[in-house]
Amino acid sequence: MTSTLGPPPPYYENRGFQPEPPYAARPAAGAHPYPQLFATNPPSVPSYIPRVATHQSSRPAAPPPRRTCAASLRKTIIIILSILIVICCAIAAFFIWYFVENHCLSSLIECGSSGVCMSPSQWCDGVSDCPNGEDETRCVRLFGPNFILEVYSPVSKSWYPVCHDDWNDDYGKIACKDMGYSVDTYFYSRGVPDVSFKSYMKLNTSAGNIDLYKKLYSSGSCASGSVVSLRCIECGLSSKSASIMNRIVGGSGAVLGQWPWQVSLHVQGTHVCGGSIITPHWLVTAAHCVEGRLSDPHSWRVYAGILNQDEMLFRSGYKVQLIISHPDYDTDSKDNDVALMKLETPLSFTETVRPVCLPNPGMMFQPNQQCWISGWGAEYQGGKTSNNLNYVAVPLIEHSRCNSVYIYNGMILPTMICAGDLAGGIDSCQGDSGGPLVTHHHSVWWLVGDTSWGTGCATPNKPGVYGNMTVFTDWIYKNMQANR
Ligand code: 4AZ
Repeated sequence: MTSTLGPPPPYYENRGFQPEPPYAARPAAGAHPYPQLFATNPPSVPSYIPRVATHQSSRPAAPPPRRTCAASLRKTIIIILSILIVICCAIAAFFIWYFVENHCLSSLIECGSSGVCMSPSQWCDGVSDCPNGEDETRCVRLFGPNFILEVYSPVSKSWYPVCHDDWNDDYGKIACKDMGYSVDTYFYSRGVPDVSFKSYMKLNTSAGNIDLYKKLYSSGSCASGSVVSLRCIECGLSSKSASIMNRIVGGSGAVLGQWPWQVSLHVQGTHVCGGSIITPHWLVTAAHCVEGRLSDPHSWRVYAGILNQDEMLFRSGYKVQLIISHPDYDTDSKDNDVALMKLETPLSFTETVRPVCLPNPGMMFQPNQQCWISGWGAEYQGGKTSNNLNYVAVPLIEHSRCNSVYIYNGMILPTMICAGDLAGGIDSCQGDSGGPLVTHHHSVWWLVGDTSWGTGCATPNKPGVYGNMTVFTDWIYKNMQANR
Protein backbone atom coordinates (compact mmCIF):
# COMPACT_ATOMS: atom_id res chain seq x y z
CA MET A 1 0.00 0.00 0.00
CA THR A 2 1.36 3.42 -0.89
CA SER A 3 0.43 6.85 0.60
CA THR A 4 1.02 10.41 -0.61
CA LEU A 5 1.52 11.50 3.01
CA GLY A 6 4.92 10.17 3.95
CA PRO A 7 7.82 11.40 6.04
CA PRO A 8 9.32 14.77 4.94
CA PRO A 9 12.07 14.53 2.35
CA PRO A 10 15.63 14.98 3.62
CA TYR A 11 17.24 18.39 3.21
CA TYR A 12 20.81 18.48 1.98
CA GLU A 13 23.11 21.38 2.72
CA ASN A 14 25.36 22.21 -0.21
CA ARG A 15 28.98 22.12 0.97
CA GLY A 16 30.40 22.66 -2.54
CA PHE A 17 30.88 20.26 -5.43
CA GLN A 18 32.75 17.12 -4.31
CA PRO A 19 34.08 15.30 -7.34
CA GLU A 20 34.09 11.55 -7.10
CA PRO A 21 35.00 8.81 -9.50
CA PRO A 22 31.87 8.20 -11.52
CA TYR A 23 32.20 4.41 -11.42
CA ALA A 24 33.60 3.98 -7.86
CA ALA A 25 32.65 0.52 -6.67
CA ARG A 26 30.12 0.48 -3.91
CA PRO A 27 30.95 -1.66 -0.90
CA ALA A 28 29.08 -4.91 -0.89
CA ALA A 29 25.86 -4.86 1.13
CA GLY A 30 26.63 -5.69 4.75
CA ALA A 31 30.35 -5.19 4.32
CA HIS A 32 32.02 -2.74 6.66
CA PRO A 33 32.67 0.46 4.70
CA TYR A 34 35.90 1.38 6.45
CA PRO A 35 39.21 -0.35 6.93
CA GLN A 36 39.86 -2.20 10.18
CA LEU A 37 41.73 0.79 11.59
CA PHE A 38 38.48 2.67 12.02
CA ALA A 39 36.40 -0.31 12.92
CA THR A 40 35.11 1.23 16.12
CA ASN A 41 35.57 4.93 15.41
CA PRO A 42 34.69 5.67 11.83
CA PRO A 43 36.18 8.95 10.58
CA SER A 44 34.03 11.96 10.29
CA VAL A 45 33.18 12.40 6.65
CA PRO A 46 32.16 15.62 4.95
CA SER A 47 28.49 15.18 5.53
CA TYR A 48 25.23 16.48 4.37
CA ILE A 49 23.36 17.40 7.51
CA PRO A 50 19.85 16.09 7.45
CA ARG A 51 17.45 18.59 8.87
CA VAL A 52 13.90 17.97 9.85
CA ALA A 53 11.75 20.10 7.64
CA THR A 54 9.40 22.49 9.44
CA HIS A 55 7.15 22.63 6.50
CA GLN A 56 6.47 20.62 3.41
CA SER A 57 8.85 21.74 0.70
CA SER A 58 7.00 22.46 -2.55
CA ARG A 59 10.28 22.59 -4.56
CA PRO A 60 12.24 19.36 -4.21
CA ALA A 61 15.97 19.82 -4.55
CA ALA A 62 17.55 18.47 -7.76
CA PRO A 63 18.98 15.06 -6.97
CA PRO A 64 22.78 14.88 -7.46
CA PRO A 65 22.76 11.77 -9.72
CA ARG A 66 21.41 14.01 -12.56
CA ARG A 67 24.62 16.05 -12.49
CA THR A 68 26.70 12.85 -12.78
CA CYS A 69 24.49 11.78 -15.70
CA ALA A 70 24.96 15.10 -17.53
CA ALA A 71 28.71 14.95 -16.98
CA SER A 72 29.01 11.43 -18.31
CA LEU A 73 26.78 12.33 -21.31
CA ARG A 74 29.09 15.27 -22.07
CA LYS A 75 32.07 12.97 -21.77
CA THR A 76 30.51 10.42 -24.15
CA ILE A 77 29.74 13.16 -26.70
CA ILE A 78 33.34 14.42 -26.48
CA ILE A 79 34.70 10.88 -27.00
CA ILE A 80 32.38 10.28 -30.01
CA LEU A 81 33.31 13.66 -31.52
CA SER A 82 37.02 12.93 -31.04
CA ILE A 83 36.64 9.55 -32.76
CA LEU A 84 34.74 11.19 -35.65
CA ILE A 85 37.46 13.86 -36.02
CA VAL A 86 40.19 11.17 -36.07
CA ILE A 87 38.25 9.18 -38.76
CA CYS A 88 37.71 12.34 -40.87
CA CYS A 89 41.42 13.21 -40.60
CA ALA A 90 42.38 9.67 -41.65
CA ILE A 91 40.05 9.83 -44.69
CA ALA A 92 41.39 13.27 -45.65
CA ALA A 93 44.98 12.04 -45.26
CA PHE A 94 44.18 9.03 -47.48
CA PHE A 95 42.79 11.26 -50.25
CA ILE A 96 45.74 13.65 -50.05
CA TRP A 97 48.12 10.66 -50.29
CA TYR A 98 46.08 9.16 -53.17
CA PHE A 99 46.19 12.30 -55.26
CA VAL A 100 49.87 12.97 -54.53
CA GLU A 101 50.98 9.38 -55.23
CA ASN A 102 48.47 8.34 -57.92
CA HIS A 103 47.30 11.40 -59.73
CA CYS A 104 45.12 9.52 -62.15
CA LEU A 105 41.93 7.74 -61.23
CA SER A 106 41.65 4.14 -62.39
CA SER A 107 41.45 3.48 -66.12
CA LEU A 108 43.56 6.57 -66.94
CA ILE A 109 47.30 6.70 -67.60
CA GLU A 110 49.40 9.53 -66.16
CA CYS A 111 51.61 11.59 -68.49
CA GLY A 112 55.00 10.96 -66.82
CA SER A 113 54.70 12.51 -63.36
CA SER A 114 52.94 15.64 -64.58
CA GLY A 115 49.62 14.83 -62.93
CA VAL A 116 47.88 15.05 -66.33
CA CYS A 117 45.78 11.96 -67.08
CA MET A 118 45.00 10.41 -70.45
CA SER A 119 42.59 7.76 -71.64
CA PRO A 120 44.35 4.52 -72.78
CA SER A 121 42.94 5.12 -76.28
CA GLN A 122 45.04 8.32 -76.58
CA TRP A 123 48.23 6.41 -75.84
CA CYS A 124 50.48 5.71 -78.86
CA ASP A 125 47.80 6.84 -81.33
CA GLY A 126 50.21 9.07 -83.27
CA VAL A 127 48.78 12.27 -81.73
CA SER A 128 50.67 13.97 -78.91
CA ASP A 129 48.19 14.69 -76.09
CA CYS A 130 50.41 14.86 -72.97
CA PRO A 131 52.16 18.16 -72.06
CA ASN A 132 55.56 16.62 -72.88
CA GLY A 133 54.31 14.12 -75.43
CA GLU A 134 54.80 11.13 -73.07
CA ASP A 135 51.75 9.44 -74.60
CA GLU A 136 53.77 9.02 -77.80
CA THR A 137 57.29 8.52 -76.40
CA ARG A 138 56.76 5.46 -74.19
CA CYS A 139 55.25 3.34 -76.93
CA VAL A 140 56.52 -0.23 -77.04
CA ARG A 141 55.16 -3.39 -78.62
CA LEU A 142 56.20 -6.95 -79.33
CA PHE A 143 56.15 -7.78 -83.02
CA GLY A 144 55.70 -11.13 -84.75
CA PRO A 145 56.14 -14.71 -83.52
CA ASN A 146 59.65 -14.01 -82.12
CA PHE A 147 58.44 -11.25 -79.76
CA ILE A 148 60.74 -8.61 -81.32
CA LEU A 149 60.70 -5.49 -79.13
CA GLU A 150 59.79 -2.38 -81.12
CA VAL A 151 59.72 1.25 -80.05
CA TYR A 152 57.63 3.92 -81.75
CA SER A 153 59.31 7.06 -82.95
CA PRO A 154 56.90 10.00 -82.92
CA VAL A 155 59.41 11.89 -85.14
CA SER A 156 59.34 9.48 -88.06
CA LYS A 157 55.94 8.07 -87.04
CA SER A 158 57.11 4.48 -87.34
CA TRP A 159 58.10 1.47 -85.24
CA TYR A 160 61.78 0.38 -84.90
CA PRO A 161 63.29 -2.83 -83.51
CA VAL A 162 65.67 -2.34 -80.58
CA CYS A 163 69.32 -3.27 -81.23
CA HIS A 164 70.50 -5.84 -78.65
CA ASP A 165 73.85 -3.99 -78.09
CA ASP A 166 74.13 -2.98 -74.37
CA TRP A 167 70.58 -4.21 -73.67
CA ASN A 168 69.97 -5.91 -70.29
CA ASP A 169 67.12 -7.38 -68.20
CA ASP A 170 66.58 -4.10 -66.31
CA TYR A 171 65.64 -2.40 -69.59
CA GLY A 172 63.52 -5.44 -70.50
CA LYS A 173 61.58 -5.11 -67.23
CA ILE A 174 60.89 -1.40 -67.89
CA ALA A 175 59.51 -2.19 -71.35
CA CYS A 176 57.36 -5.04 -69.94
CA LYS A 177 55.96 -2.70 -67.25
CA ASP A 178 55.06 -0.19 -69.97
CA MET A 179 52.99 -2.91 -71.64
CA GLY A 180 51.08 -3.58 -68.39
CA TYR A 181 52.97 -6.65 -67.18
CA SER A 182 54.28 -7.03 -63.65
CA VAL A 183 58.04 -7.43 -63.22
CA ASP A 184 57.21 -10.60 -61.24
CA THR A 185 56.39 -12.49 -64.45
CA TYR A 186 59.41 -11.22 -66.47
CA PHE A 187 60.86 -14.11 -68.52
CA TYR A 188 63.81 -12.98 -70.65
CA SER A 189 65.46 -10.60 -73.14
CA ARG A 190 67.48 -12.30 -75.88
CA GLY A 191 69.36 -11.18 -78.94
CA VAL A 192 67.87 -12.55 -82.18
CA PRO A 193 70.05 -12.24 -85.31
CA ASP A 194 68.14 -10.27 -87.92
CA VAL A 195 69.71 -8.27 -90.68
CA SER A 196 66.47 -7.58 -92.53
CA PHE A 197 65.95 -4.30 -90.65
CA LYS A 198 67.30 -1.04 -92.12
CA SER A 199 66.91 1.12 -89.00
CA TYR A 200 67.11 0.39 -85.31
CA MET A 201 66.64 2.04 -81.96
CA LYS A 202 69.95 1.99 -80.12
CA LEU A 203 70.88 2.64 -76.52
CA ASN A 204 73.05 5.63 -75.73
CA THR A 205 74.90 4.16 -72.75
CA SER A 206 76.74 7.40 -72.01
CA ALA A 207 73.44 9.21 -71.49
CA GLY A 208 73.60 8.52 -67.72
CA ASN A 209 70.85 7.44 -65.43
CA ILE A 210 67.90 8.80 -67.40
CA ASP A 211 64.63 7.37 -68.67
CA LEU A 212 65.04 4.33 -70.99
CA TYR A 213 63.19 6.02 -73.83
CA LYS A 214 65.38 9.13 -73.62
CA LYS A 215 68.42 6.87 -74.03
CA LEU A 216 67.12 5.45 -77.30
CA TYR A 217 68.02 7.02 -80.61
CA SER A 218 67.42 5.83 -84.17
CA SER A 219 70.39 4.49 -86.08
CA GLY A 220 71.04 2.76 -89.40
CA SER A 221 73.40 0.23 -87.82
CA CYS A 222 73.48 -2.34 -85.01
CA ALA A 223 76.96 -3.79 -84.34
CA SER A 224 75.77 -7.19 -83.07
CA GLY A 225 73.25 -7.56 -85.89
CA SER A 226 70.84 -8.83 -83.22
CA VAL A 227 67.57 -7.32 -82.13
CA VAL A 228 65.87 -7.68 -78.73
CA SER A 229 63.41 -10.55 -78.37
CA LEU A 230 61.44 -9.80 -75.19
CA ARG A 231 59.27 -12.21 -73.22
CA CYS A 232 57.33 -10.50 -70.40
CA ILE A 233 55.73 -13.76 -69.23
CA GLU A 234 56.35 -17.44 -69.90
CA CYS A 235 53.16 -18.04 -71.89
CA GLY A 236 51.74 -20.56 -74.35
CA LEU A 237 53.11 -23.79 -72.84
CA SER A 238 50.99 -26.90 -72.53
CA SER A 239 52.23 -30.03 -70.78
CA LYS A 240 50.26 -32.21 -73.25
CA SER A 241 51.22 -32.39 -76.91
CA ALA A 242 48.75 -31.41 -79.62
CA SER A 243 49.12 -34.83 -81.32
CA ILE A 244 47.05 -36.70 -78.71
CA MET A 245 44.21 -34.39 -79.42
CA ASN A 246 41.64 -35.10 -81.91
CA ARG A 247 33.27 -32.96 -77.76
CA ILE A 248 32.07 -28.92 -77.46
CA VAL A 249 30.07 -30.19 -80.48
CA GLY A 250 31.86 -33.12 -82.12
CA GLY A 251 34.91 -32.89 -79.81
CA SER A 252 36.76 -34.94 -77.18
CA GLY A 253 37.18 -34.82 -73.41
CA ALA A 254 40.29 -32.87 -72.37
CA VAL A 255 42.96 -34.05 -69.92
CA LEU A 256 44.35 -31.93 -67.08
CA GLY A 257 47.08 -29.53 -68.26
CA GLN A 258 46.09 -29.75 -71.94
CA TRP A 259 44.45 -26.28 -72.04
CA PRO A 260 45.94 -24.77 -68.85
CA TRP A 261 44.78 -21.21 -69.74
CA GLN A 262 41.10 -22.27 -69.88
CA VAL A 263 38.95 -20.98 -66.99
CA SER A 264 35.31 -21.52 -66.10
CA LEU A 265 33.42 -18.35 -65.10
CA HIS A 266 30.60 -18.96 -62.61
CA VAL A 267 27.61 -16.89 -61.49
CA GLN A 268 25.73 -18.18 -58.40
CA GLY A 269 27.47 -21.56 -58.60
CA THR A 270 26.72 -22.13 -62.29
CA HIS A 271 29.07 -22.14 -65.28
CA VAL A 272 28.15 -19.22 -67.55
CA CYS A 273 31.13 -18.53 -69.79
CA GLY A 274 34.72 -19.49 -70.54
CA GLY A 275 37.82 -17.32 -70.38
CA SER A 276 41.60 -17.44 -70.98
CA ILE A 277 44.40 -16.67 -68.52
CA ILE A 278 46.92 -14.11 -69.88
CA THR A 279 48.71 -13.08 -66.63
CA PRO A 280 48.36 -14.13 -62.95
CA HIS A 281 45.83 -11.27 -62.52
CA TRP A 282 44.15 -10.95 -65.91
CA LEU A 283 41.71 -13.05 -67.95
CA VAL A 284 40.25 -12.46 -71.40
CA THR A 285 36.57 -13.25 -72.00
CA ALA A 286 33.73 -12.00 -74.23
CA ALA A 287 32.02 -8.65 -73.62
CA HIS A 288 28.62 -10.29 -74.15
CA CYS A 289 29.35 -12.52 -71.10
CA VAL A 290 29.59 -9.50 -68.79
CA GLU A 291 26.69 -7.38 -70.10
CA GLY A 292 24.09 -5.67 -67.91
CA ARG A 293 23.87 -6.93 -64.30
CA LEU A 294 26.75 -9.33 -65.06
CA SER A 295 29.11 -6.35 -65.35
CA ASP A 296 29.31 -6.42 -61.51
CA PRO A 297 32.62 -8.11 -60.57
CA HIS A 298 31.01 -9.47 -57.37
CA SER A 299 28.70 -11.69 -59.43
CA TRP A 300 31.59 -13.85 -60.62
CA ARG A 301 33.83 -16.67 -59.40
CA VAL A 302 36.71 -17.99 -61.51
CA TYR A 303 37.88 -21.62 -61.58
CA ALA A 304 41.28 -22.56 -63.05
CA GLY A 305 43.07 -25.91 -63.38
CA ILE A 306 39.89 -28.00 -62.94
CA LEU A 307 38.37 -30.30 -65.58
CA ASN A 308 34.96 -31.15 -64.15
CA GLN A 309 32.19 -28.76 -63.19
CA ASP A 310 31.08 -30.94 -60.24
CA GLU A 311 34.56 -30.51 -58.69
CA MET A 312 34.10 -26.73 -58.78
CA LEU A 313 31.00 -26.96 -56.57
CA PHE A 314 33.22 -27.89 -53.61
CA ARG A 315 35.68 -25.02 -54.16
CA SER A 316 35.39 -21.32 -53.62
CA GLY A 317 37.04 -20.03 -56.83
CA TYR A 318 38.81 -16.72 -57.37
CA LYS A 319 37.03 -13.40 -56.77
CA VAL A 320 36.94 -10.76 -59.52
CA GLN A 321 38.10 -7.22 -58.71
CA LEU A 322 37.44 -5.46 -62.00
CA ILE A 323 35.69 -6.05 -65.34
CA ILE A 324 36.56 -3.93 -68.37
CA SER A 325 34.37 -4.36 -71.45
CA HIS A 326 35.60 -3.05 -74.75
CA PRO A 327 34.19 0.50 -75.01
CA ASP A 328 33.15 -0.11 -78.63
CA TYR A 329 31.38 -3.42 -78.01
CA ASP A 330 28.08 -3.53 -79.86
CA THR A 331 25.35 -5.83 -78.49
CA ASP A 332 23.57 -6.26 -81.83
CA SER A 333 26.47 -6.83 -84.22
CA LYS A 334 28.84 -8.31 -81.56
CA ASP A 335 31.53 -5.92 -82.83
CA ASN A 336 34.48 -5.81 -80.35
CA ASP A 337 33.15 -8.73 -78.27
CA VAL A 338 36.02 -8.79 -75.76
CA ALA A 339 36.39 -8.00 -72.05
CA LEU A 340 39.08 -8.18 -69.38
CA MET A 341 38.61 -9.56 -65.88
CA LYS A 342 41.09 -8.70 -63.13
CA LEU A 343 41.28 -11.15 -60.23
CA GLU A 344 41.39 -9.97 -56.60
CA THR A 345 44.24 -12.42 -55.86
CA PRO A 346 46.76 -13.66 -58.42
CA LEU A 347 46.72 -17.19 -59.79
CA SER A 348 49.71 -19.40 -58.97
CA PHE A 349 50.99 -20.95 -62.16
CA THR A 350 51.43 -24.74 -62.21
CA GLU A 351 51.39 -27.52 -64.84
CA THR A 352 47.60 -27.13 -65.00
CA VAL A 353 47.25 -23.31 -64.62
CA ARG A 354 49.23 -21.30 -67.16
CA PRO A 355 48.81 -18.28 -69.41
CA VAL A 356 48.34 -18.34 -73.19
CA CYS A 357 50.28 -15.84 -75.34
CA LEU A 358 48.49 -12.81 -76.75
CA PRO A 359 49.07 -12.56 -80.49
CA ASN A 360 51.57 -9.91 -81.50
CA PRO A 361 50.94 -7.52 -84.37
CA GLY A 362 52.61 -8.83 -87.50
CA MET A 363 51.62 -12.43 -86.90
CA MET A 364 50.37 -14.10 -89.99
CA PHE A 365 47.94 -16.93 -89.49
CA GLN A 366 47.40 -19.09 -92.57
CA PRO A 367 43.95 -18.96 -94.23
CA ASN A 368 43.21 -22.53 -93.09
CA GLN A 369 45.42 -22.48 -89.99
CA GLN A 370 44.60 -25.33 -87.63
CA CYS A 371 43.20 -23.98 -84.35
CA TRP A 372 41.54 -25.51 -81.28
CA ILE A 373 38.55 -24.48 -79.22
CA SER A 374 37.81 -25.70 -75.68
CA GLY A 375 35.02 -25.25 -73.17
CA TRP A 376 32.18 -26.61 -71.02
CA GLY A 377 29.54 -25.51 -73.54
CA ALA A 378 26.62 -27.62 -74.80
CA GLU A 379 27.47 -30.72 -76.85
CA TYR A 380 24.56 -30.08 -79.24
CA GLN A 381 22.36 -27.12 -80.12
CA GLY A 382 19.97 -26.48 -77.20
CA GLY A 383 21.79 -28.93 -74.87
CA LYS A 384 22.91 -28.19 -71.31
CA THR A 385 26.50 -27.29 -70.41
CA SER A 386 28.94 -30.19 -70.22
CA ASN A 387 30.34 -31.50 -66.91
CA ASN A 388 33.80 -32.10 -68.41
CA LEU A 389 36.02 -29.82 -70.47
CA ASN A 390 35.81 -30.59 -74.21
CA TYR A 391 37.93 -29.50 -77.15
CA VAL A 392 37.98 -29.82 -80.92
CA ALA A 393 40.23 -28.77 -83.79
CA VAL A 394 38.74 -26.11 -86.08
CA PRO A 395 40.47 -24.57 -89.11
CA LEU A 396 40.33 -20.79 -89.59
CA ILE A 397 38.05 -19.63 -92.42
CA GLU A 398 39.12 -16.73 -94.55
CA HIS A 399 37.37 -13.45 -93.84
CA SER A 400 36.04 -12.92 -97.36
CA ARG A 401 34.76 -16.49 -97.54
CA CYS A 402 33.00 -16.27 -94.17
CA ASN A 403 31.37 -13.01 -95.29
CA SER A 404 30.06 -14.57 -98.50
CA VAL A 405 26.30 -14.57 -99.21
CA TYR A 406 25.83 -18.25 -98.42
CA ILE A 407 27.69 -18.05 -95.11
CA TYR A 408 27.36 -14.86 -92.99
CA ASN A 409 26.58 -12.37 -95.78
CA GLY A 410 28.69 -9.41 -94.61
CA MET A 411 28.13 -9.81 -90.84
CA ILE A 412 31.79 -10.65 -90.21
CA LEU A 413 33.49 -7.39 -89.15
CA PRO A 414 37.29 -6.83 -88.93
CA THR A 415 37.08 -7.53 -85.16
CA MET A 416 35.82 -11.07 -85.89
CA ILE A 417 37.36 -14.27 -87.21
CA CYS A 418 35.55 -17.45 -88.34
CA ALA A 419 36.63 -21.02 -87.61
CA GLY A 420 35.00 -24.41 -88.07
CA ASP A 421 33.96 -26.87 -90.72
CA LEU A 422 31.52 -25.61 -93.34
CA ALA A 423 30.19 -29.17 -93.57
CA GLY A 424 29.04 -28.80 -89.93
CA GLY A 425 29.48 -31.33 -87.13
CA ILE A 426 32.16 -29.50 -85.09
CA ASP A 427 31.69 -26.16 -83.37
CA SER A 428 31.54 -24.14 -80.18
CA CYS A 429 28.10 -23.82 -78.60
CA GLN A 430 26.15 -22.15 -75.75
CA GLY A 431 28.44 -21.94 -72.69
CA ASP A 432 31.70 -21.90 -74.69
CA SER A 433 31.47 -18.10 -75.10
CA GLY A 434 34.46 -16.09 -73.90
CA GLY A 435 36.65 -19.19 -74.07
CA PRO A 436 39.79 -19.64 -76.19
CA LEU A 437 40.42 -20.26 -79.88
CA VAL A 438 44.14 -21.08 -79.93
CA THR A 439 46.83 -22.14 -82.40
CA HIS A 440 50.28 -23.68 -82.02
CA HIS A 441 52.98 -21.73 -83.86
CA HIS A 442 56.75 -21.37 -83.27
CA SER A 443 56.47 -23.81 -80.28
CA VAL A 444 54.03 -21.51 -78.50
CA TRP A 445 50.22 -21.52 -78.05
CA TRP A 446 48.63 -18.23 -79.13
CA LEU A 447 45.19 -16.84 -78.32
CA VAL A 448 43.74 -16.27 -81.80
CA GLY A 449 40.22 -15.45 -80.61
CA ASP A 450 37.51 -15.58 -77.92
CA THR A 451 34.29 -17.52 -78.60
CA SER A 452 31.65 -14.97 -79.58
CA TRP A 453 28.65 -16.09 -81.66
CA GLY A 454 27.27 -18.16 -84.53
CA THR A 455 23.96 -19.26 -86.00
CA GLY A 456 23.09 -22.41 -84.04
CA CYS A 457 25.84 -24.92 -83.32
CA ALA A 458 27.68 -27.06 -85.89
CA THR A 459 25.15 -26.15 -88.63
CA PRO A 460 26.54 -26.49 -92.20
CA ASN A 461 27.75 -23.14 -93.58
CA LYS A 462 27.31 -21.46 -90.19
CA PRO A 463 30.76 -21.73 -88.53
CA GLY A 464 31.67 -20.33 -85.13
CA VAL A 465 32.58 -16.63 -84.95
CA TYR A 466 35.33 -15.48 -82.59
CA GLY A 467 36.67 -12.11 -81.44
CA ASN A 468 39.82 -11.40 -83.52
CA MET A 469 42.38 -11.13 -80.72
CA THR A 470 45.18 -9.62 -82.83
CA VAL A 471 42.98 -6.52 -83.18
CA PHE A 472 42.53 -6.35 -79.37
CA THR A 473 46.11 -6.96 -78.16
CA ASP A 474 46.93 -3.25 -78.03
CA TRP A 475 43.68 -2.44 -76.15
CA ILE A 476 44.47 -5.24 -73.68
CA TYR A 477 48.02 -3.96 -72.97
CA LYS A 478 46.84 -0.38 -72.46
CA ASN A 479 44.09 -1.43 -70.07
CA MET A 480 46.35 -3.72 -68.05
CA GLN A 481 48.81 -0.83 -67.85
CA ALA A 482 46.14 1.66 -66.72
CA ASN A 483 44.77 -0.71 -64.05
CA ARG A 484 47.94 -2.13 -62.49
C1 4AZ B 1 26.82 -19.08 -77.18
O1 4AZ B 1 25.65 -18.71 -77.09
C2 4AZ B 1 27.34 -19.53 -78.50
N1 4AZ B 1 28.31 -21.99 -82.73
C3 4AZ B 1 28.68 -19.77 -78.66
C4 4AZ B 1 29.15 -20.18 -79.88
C5 4AZ B 1 28.32 -20.37 -80.94
C6 4AZ B 1 26.96 -20.16 -80.81
C7 4AZ B 1 26.47 -19.74 -79.56
C8 4AZ B 1 28.89 -20.81 -82.24
O2 4AZ B 1 27.56 -19.05 -76.19
